[in-house]
Amino acid sequence: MSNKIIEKTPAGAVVELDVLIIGAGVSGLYQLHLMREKGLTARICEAGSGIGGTWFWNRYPGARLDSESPSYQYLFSDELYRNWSWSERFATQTEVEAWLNYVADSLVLRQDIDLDTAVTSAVWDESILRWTVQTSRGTTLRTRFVIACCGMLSAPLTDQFPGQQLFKGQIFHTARWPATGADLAGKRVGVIGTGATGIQVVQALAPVAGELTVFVRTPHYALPMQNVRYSAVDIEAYKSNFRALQDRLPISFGGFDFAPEYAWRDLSPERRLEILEACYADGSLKFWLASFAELFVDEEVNAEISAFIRAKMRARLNDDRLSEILVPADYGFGTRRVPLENGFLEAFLQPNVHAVPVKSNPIAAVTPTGLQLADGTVHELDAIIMATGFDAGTGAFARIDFRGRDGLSLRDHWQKGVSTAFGLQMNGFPNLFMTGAPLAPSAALCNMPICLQFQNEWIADCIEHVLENGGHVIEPTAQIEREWVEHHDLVADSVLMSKTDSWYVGSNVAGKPRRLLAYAGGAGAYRTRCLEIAESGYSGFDIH
Ligand code: NA7
Repeated sequence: MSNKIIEKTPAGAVVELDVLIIGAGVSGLYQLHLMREKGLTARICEAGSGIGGTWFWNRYPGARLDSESPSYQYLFSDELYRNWSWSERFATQTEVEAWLNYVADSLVLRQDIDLDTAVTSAVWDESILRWTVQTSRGTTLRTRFVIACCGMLSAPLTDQFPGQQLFKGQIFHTARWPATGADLAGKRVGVIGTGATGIQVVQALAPVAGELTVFVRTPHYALPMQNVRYSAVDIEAYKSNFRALQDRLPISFGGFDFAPEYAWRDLSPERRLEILEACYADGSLKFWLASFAELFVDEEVNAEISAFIRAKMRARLNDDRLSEILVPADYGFGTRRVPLENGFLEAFLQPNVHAVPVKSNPIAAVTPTGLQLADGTVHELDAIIMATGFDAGTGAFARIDFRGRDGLSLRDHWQKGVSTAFGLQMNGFPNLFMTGAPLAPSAALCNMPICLQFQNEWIADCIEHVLENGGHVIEPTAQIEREWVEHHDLVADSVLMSKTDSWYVGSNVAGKPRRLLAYAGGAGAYRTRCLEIAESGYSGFDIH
């Protein structure tokens, strides 16, 4: 991976720009490329000391894709696609981070990226029709447009327990893993959380830690990943599929190269089972996203598919006590993010791995030497790993002090109720665009590069339209934003995931107003609607 030193914007400098992009992850990198292609002056501010966004920060042991590498891709350039070869069906964090560095080098992006530069505030100045942006390095940027590509899972929930600062051992949040790594060999390690992250950490550390104690509040349904290392023949085969991916992925439901082919109600119980078994054996997210679409909306179908997975999990554990702790019982399959795993359940059959249920006996505090539960039990630990998740969707945006027209605070605005127009803009915040923001598929329910690419292309075309038509400012009307929120809620009400507690609805953060974060109508349908708006000359958006 190339890590050339590029001179940063000097502290104290005031930089004039057409476009400021926040974040050098999958989204921001592409946006910088697009802005340059449109002939605009653009720069990225990135809080991290390297590029990659999620793939820079989440370097915890075991981190890897749950999307298949060949479809976790940019689709705009045949050359970019072909000149990179994935080594595995589900790539590791290291490989994805290397790929994003390859993208930055191939598109010659680095000289317009300020690393170690967090945006702290952005204030709209109506008198000059510009945003004034302050950064953690003391730079000021004056820009016509801000495109916030700060990620839907990039505000980690770090300070969660009283006493954390007093812990004498090592304490980590998975999304702030040290670049130098952590030596956990032979140590007493505690893991809090069993979401997609906790699962990957546990299966990676079970062979390494001396004792691994996993604190389980809500177990997740787990699907076994069938990973393979690619041979030269495999690589050629997946690359030859690129044109088909370009055609299919953008119009698909979730940006993946599979779709449900059958309706549950049309089939005999035997045929249903055959299809479930075949999707399960595929070892990918296909079981969740492309076995039967009814599992998202029909409680009876969901109950049967949930029972199928529970039986698989119980059979693997073959242990009543562990099944009680690790097999979900009180919510339906697929109504929370379904992680893929690779030996997660079997890890608990090792003598050094322990499952501690903490739903009815919650973690009360971190003590100087371990974790204390509500009943007073203390677990002595050398290291604590917090796989406790994120303030998803809204968190990364709200941590920046955005002030729109008349000083309107984004943070306060969303505290009353999370609202956007198509997850792209908000009334009251002229010339502010977002990707991965609430109420678009890219807030959660998508193979991220596919949905983010579309949003970035829409934004780039929109800015070009405004400027070519002599405009200075674009902002959605309050009415179109309201209409989108109403439509979003209508779709959300029809899916079971809006009824289950998880980060998908914001219930993992105390006080966060509940609303399904991602648009559940599908990436293809969302794309069609956004393109209609563009073709109509951005009706519902005020341009002046
Ligand atoms: P998640 O999916 O939000 O998981 C966080 C886990 O941490 C989950 O099991 C939580 O239990 C647990 N948690 C959080 N706070 C506590 C406390 N106080 N006590 C015990 N357990 C706690 O985050 P991930 O990082 O795993 O995944 C986020 C997304 O990143 C993932 O879906 C992928 O798309 C990538 P809970 O379920 O709230 O009971």
